[in-house]
Amino acid sequence: MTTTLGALRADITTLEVDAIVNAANSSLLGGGGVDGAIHRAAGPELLAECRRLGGCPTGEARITGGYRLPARHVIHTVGPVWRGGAHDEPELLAACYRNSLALAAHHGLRSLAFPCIGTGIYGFPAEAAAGIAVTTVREALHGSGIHQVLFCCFSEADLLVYRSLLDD
Ligand code: AR6
Repeated sequence: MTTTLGALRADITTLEVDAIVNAANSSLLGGGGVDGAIHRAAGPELLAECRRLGGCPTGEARITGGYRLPARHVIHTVGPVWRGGAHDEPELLAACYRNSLALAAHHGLRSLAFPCIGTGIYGFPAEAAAGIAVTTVREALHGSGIHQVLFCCFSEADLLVYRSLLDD
């Protein structure tokens, strides 16, 4: 089976995939950035379901419904707060991608879209984060049953970085 890995520039809340990934915080109770956009677009039912999850540690992932989103599910993962790079930030970011994919595979999902986890409010350097994202997803896809992974960039600069990594 071939898996398509792609990058696009879009608002992730518009994507019709089995799941979009949310760059959440450990409370899972919403916030700014992509998290705020996803909660606004999904509606209050998403927050109600998130409340029942009781939070999520950094690097782990949890799944909910997508409610008013075109995506059927949301996978919430918590990136590391960047503190200079020597506090396991790269490993924790890789774990976000790995655990999100594993959860999607466990639920039989076929298509998935990731935002640039950790690179906004949490401050992870964007190019390094993209390298970790692409490498980790490539490694973790084998045998997962997932057909399509999209890297959903919000800026043109991020899109160019992902395009060059995916062309390699
Ligand atoms: N669609 C796709 N990407 C987006 C969108 C969107 N609608 N909006 C923003 N981005 P961030 P983090 C991009 O800050 O760094 C929240 O308050 C954005 O340009 O959303 O993991 C949470 O509750 C950037 O490239 O997430 C946490 O407290 C990427 O999404 C904290 O922020 C991630 O930026 C998490 O910070």
